[in-house]
Amino acid sequence: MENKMFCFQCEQTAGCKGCMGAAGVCGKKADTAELQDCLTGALIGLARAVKGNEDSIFADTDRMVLEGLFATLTNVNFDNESLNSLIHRVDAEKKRLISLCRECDTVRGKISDYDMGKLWAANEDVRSLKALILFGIRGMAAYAYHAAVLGYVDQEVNKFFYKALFVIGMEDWGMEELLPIVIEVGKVNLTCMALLDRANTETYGNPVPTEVSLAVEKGPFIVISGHDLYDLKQLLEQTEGKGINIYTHGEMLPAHGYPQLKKYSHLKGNFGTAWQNQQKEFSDIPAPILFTTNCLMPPKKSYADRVFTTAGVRYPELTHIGEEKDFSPVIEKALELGGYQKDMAFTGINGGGKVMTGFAHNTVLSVAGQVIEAVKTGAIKHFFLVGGCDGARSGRNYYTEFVKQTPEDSIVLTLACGKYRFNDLDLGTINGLPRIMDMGQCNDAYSAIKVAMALAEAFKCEVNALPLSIVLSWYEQKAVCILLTLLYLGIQDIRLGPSLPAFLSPNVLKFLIEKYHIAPINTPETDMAAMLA
Ligand code: SF4
Ligand code: SF3
Repeated sequence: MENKMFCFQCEQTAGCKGCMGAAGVCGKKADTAELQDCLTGALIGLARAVKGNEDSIFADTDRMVLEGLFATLTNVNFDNESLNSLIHRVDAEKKRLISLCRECDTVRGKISDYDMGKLWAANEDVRSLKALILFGIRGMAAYAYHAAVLGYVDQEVNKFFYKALFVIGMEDWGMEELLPIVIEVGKVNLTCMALLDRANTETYGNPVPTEVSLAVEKGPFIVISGHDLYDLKQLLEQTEGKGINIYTHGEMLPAHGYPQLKKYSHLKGNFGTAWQNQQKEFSDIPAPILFTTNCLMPPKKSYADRVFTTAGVRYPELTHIGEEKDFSPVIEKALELGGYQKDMAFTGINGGGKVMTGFAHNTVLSVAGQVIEAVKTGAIKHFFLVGGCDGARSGRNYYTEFVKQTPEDSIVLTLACGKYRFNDLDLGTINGLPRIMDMGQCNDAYSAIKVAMALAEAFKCEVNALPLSIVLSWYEQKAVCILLTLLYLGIQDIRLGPSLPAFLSPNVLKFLIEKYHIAPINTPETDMAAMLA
């Protein structure tokens, strides 16, 4: 394989243009990137074989598409062997579908896999729109996967993956045809986030406000990272009564708010901050770490023997826990390492020793009357939604500074791992309501949307007319599908940072600015003044 790659799907892409050398900034090697392209091309081939053949799809076919897309998300799968095996599975399924399709005889030659090189070399506007579709469905696939694990599927969502993949392979489509599909990704992702919300809340209960300690008690413990609540539940069950404590990390923090998870007394707290700090935070940790989804960074030698993966996450030579979810190797490692000898006090990046979570739609809407009253009396003058991914770029302290500068009569709603920039700040309360409310993981953008819509209804106005400002931080493809959902809903004036996606061509960006008034973040002071004006 050539020692060259092309990937520009995440915010840390080299030179804000694209990773094109022997490895990406994330550590993904060129051969792995090529396999991910082959996998995507094979999925497009599968979508071509599905067209006109929809009745022959099995639930397994849908699941394979989710797994295939999820494997190409940033910081999920670095393992060539498992990517090759996914490609073979997709190929076999494509052959099965073609063999069942009578009309396929005439088009058999046309049902080939797609060469992703054509996409990367396409006209920049076509490439930009197809990238928005592809990266959007990659993020959405992760959400659909988590819902499916809990037994929740939606045919509208499943069918759309084939449609979107098919469209990416269309050679002669231009902006006019592609733009509506870009927005449709946002529409279907809203359904998908609602599905995952239902899966999580019907399985584990509606999150309730919960204080989470950042300290770690002495004795054996396990750190669990990622978004998959099912994996956490299995781990909690398997460690119960074994003298091992469980600490969440990164996007797993909101799990503390779910009644069916928080009932376990050995779910103690949260370790560390957001994903980009893991190589530092895990360097001397006397405990194993289990990754259930993104964001896994290439583990350093100092702690690689303690990192375990499960679900779609893979890294060569790390122990992978399979579908049977037998976490014994992780448990044995925790007992072997023994944890800290004494209680350890850790803090967030601003020095706070605890954080709050659990302010999903059910909780916030249960105090809607109080919130509306506070707006009417002027106690609350503005809402900010400051959410999205964290990342390594230094400009990301914008989000800390921005939240620090929010006026005392404003509420900050937040979600996803970007909140670690400010969730340990004590901003006080307004009429008993905390000024920072963590609504959950990135997919809980669904909660923010529900709350914004309820407020708009209460004040008999459109969401865009609410005293609400949205400041997003993006890093990977889940942020892309969420942004597309906000655009589908017609939300305007979103501030996006820390930098604009490399895959937005000047024309596509111009369209987004003209139609939705999207703007890159400026300085906290300038943006705050503009938002409050
Ligand atoms: Fe580069 Fe991001 Fe792609 Fe990794 S995922 S290769 S950092 S653009
Ligand atoms: Fe974070 Fe990777 Fe995106 Fe779910 S864990 S938000 S970056």
